[in-house]
Amino acid sequence: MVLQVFKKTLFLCRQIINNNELKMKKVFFLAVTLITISLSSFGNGLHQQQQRGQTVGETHAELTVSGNCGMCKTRIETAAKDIDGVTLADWNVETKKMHLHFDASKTSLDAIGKAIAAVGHDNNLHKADDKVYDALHGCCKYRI
Ligand SMILES: [Cu+2]
Repeated sequence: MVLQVFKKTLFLCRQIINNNELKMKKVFFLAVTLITISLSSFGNGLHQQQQRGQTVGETHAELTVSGNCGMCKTRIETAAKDIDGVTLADWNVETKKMHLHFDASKTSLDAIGKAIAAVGHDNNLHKADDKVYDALHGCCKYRI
């Protein structure tokens, strides 16, 4: 009698354990499915971006632009971003390097260099007119 109760309890315990294992398997399966879905959509996103980049024909380029401060940074980047086709313009005050993304069917690196020189900043493609340079704010005078 005692043994039978013991056996029955053991049986019930096993069932509960089995049931839990089943639940764990379901949770695990769900987690794997979710991870797979999110990974594949992430991959798709990257792929779509690459395709978009190819169809638009976005060009990445660099210019070296003279300047001193945050005011210069705003002036230089605004001059570039105002050009139709420029999607990214980031000038580094320390390295004087400007990273550019643009649509080569709408503009060119030369045109961007010209526009930056037109607001007073010498670069490796174009030099600013003395008149424009002289009108720059005192802290922006980089020709010393
Ligand atoms: Cu400045």
